[in-house]
Amino acid sequence: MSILASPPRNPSAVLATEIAKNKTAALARHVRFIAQGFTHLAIEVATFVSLRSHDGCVVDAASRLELSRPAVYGLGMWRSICILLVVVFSIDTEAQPAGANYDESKVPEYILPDPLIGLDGTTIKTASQWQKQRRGEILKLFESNVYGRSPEATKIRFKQTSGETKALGGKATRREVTVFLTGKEDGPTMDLLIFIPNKAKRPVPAFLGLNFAGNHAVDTDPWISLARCWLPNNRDGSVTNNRATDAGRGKEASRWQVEKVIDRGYALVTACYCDIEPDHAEGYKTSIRSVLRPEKPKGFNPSAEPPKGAPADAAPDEWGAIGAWAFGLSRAMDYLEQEKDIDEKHVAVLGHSRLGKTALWAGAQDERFAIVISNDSGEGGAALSKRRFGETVERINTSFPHWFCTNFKKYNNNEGELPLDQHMLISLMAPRPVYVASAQEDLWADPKGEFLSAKHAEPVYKLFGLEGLGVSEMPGTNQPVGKTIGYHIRSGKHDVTEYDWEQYLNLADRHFVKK
Ligand code: GTR
Repeated sequence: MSILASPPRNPSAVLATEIAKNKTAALARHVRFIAQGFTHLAIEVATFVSLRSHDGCVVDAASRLELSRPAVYGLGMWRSICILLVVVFSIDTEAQPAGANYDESKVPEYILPDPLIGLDGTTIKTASQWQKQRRGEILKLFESNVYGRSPEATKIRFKQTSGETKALGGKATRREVTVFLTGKEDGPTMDLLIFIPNKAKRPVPAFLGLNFAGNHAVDTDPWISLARCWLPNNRDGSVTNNRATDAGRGKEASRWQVEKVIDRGYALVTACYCDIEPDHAEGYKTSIRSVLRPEKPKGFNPSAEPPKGAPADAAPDEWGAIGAWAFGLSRAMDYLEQEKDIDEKHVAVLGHSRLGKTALWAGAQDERFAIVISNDSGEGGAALSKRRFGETVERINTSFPHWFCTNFKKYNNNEGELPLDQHMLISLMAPRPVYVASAQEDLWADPKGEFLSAKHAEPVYKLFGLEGLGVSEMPGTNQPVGKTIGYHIRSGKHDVTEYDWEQYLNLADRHFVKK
């Protein structure tokens, strides 16, 4: 098949159940809306009466309404019940951003470009043709249209800043290492936090991923240094004046499962993504993107209208924040190649959500990553853009103008024109194992679109004699599938959980022959 048509609408039982689920969800939304309307009205009435009781006119209000004192108390109680009802009805169990399409029957017809047809029309039939011709073409398509071109790799320097051989109750060695991203001590830095299992025979395989809230948030260990970078303020007190506080210690521990990873014999390496670039539209001004710029295309003239989220003279295919974060992951890998206790040939890169997009882009560009894992990465990550289900290209470019290159904005509401889709990003991992994970309540990230990306990358894995996903239908909840391409849809929300980690560790156990 030279062109991959959109998947059939109805025949699959999985799809039918999904549509039914969407309809039920829509009905539930309407009921909730009407109920909210009624309860708000009831509150207005009750508040009118009981508020008067608060300004000393209880008797007056009660007598005017010919109500007895118990009746006034009753109204107060009724008001409280109403407030409770509003709270209950306001809890949106799906918690999906409004205004997006969550209805499978409204997914437009779309055509996916075939990863196995070269730009010159040749059909790619062998692994070597893939490696020599097609892989590079697809990588370029993503550079030009989605994530932008990154600068050449720098030569890093690094310095260990702390070490403890008896961390995690003696189970692990903990190290902190500052990486000088441009090799200069007065240039941008990234602080790595490393846990290495003490029991396993070294060098050990490792998981590497960027974190959202600082290294100190990954585990409750009080000796981990607080993140030094800009962080978004948080009302819970974990970040004030854009600086990390002790209140954030261990805040993301459930997402990292440090002890579990160590017990299974793997090292865990992480850094805060805001070290590399603060995650806001002006972040490029203080990030690595302010000091490292990819070469300008020949004859390039900056556009009259400065791009959003990028330097004013940025080329339309110059890297965005995701490119910068992925660059950071590659520099972390440069360090791991020099870390004697870690087996650099067995490093899995992983990330959640925007950092899942980042892990995929890092894995696509840098083949040193032996396994690539995308956790709930959604739009611009594992999900097919052309489905326009949940978050869309326009929505992501509007909310996060700094994530992608300027050219990606050409596809706002225009996904049909994209000369690629995210199944081609997954295919860039071949023949390395790749894992795509979704969550059932995370419709914003389009679980089905994530599954289909994994599925449509399979022909490339087949070139290498690998089975790939090995199933044709989306599996049920909590039923992991796949061989070299893994996939699961977990119950629950947009998050990284112990369940997700269990699958990633199993995948690594299957593919990494531990020494
Ligand atoms: C959302 C964004 C998603 C996803 C997520 C996250 O707001 O729309 O694409 O990346 O953030 O990173 O948590």
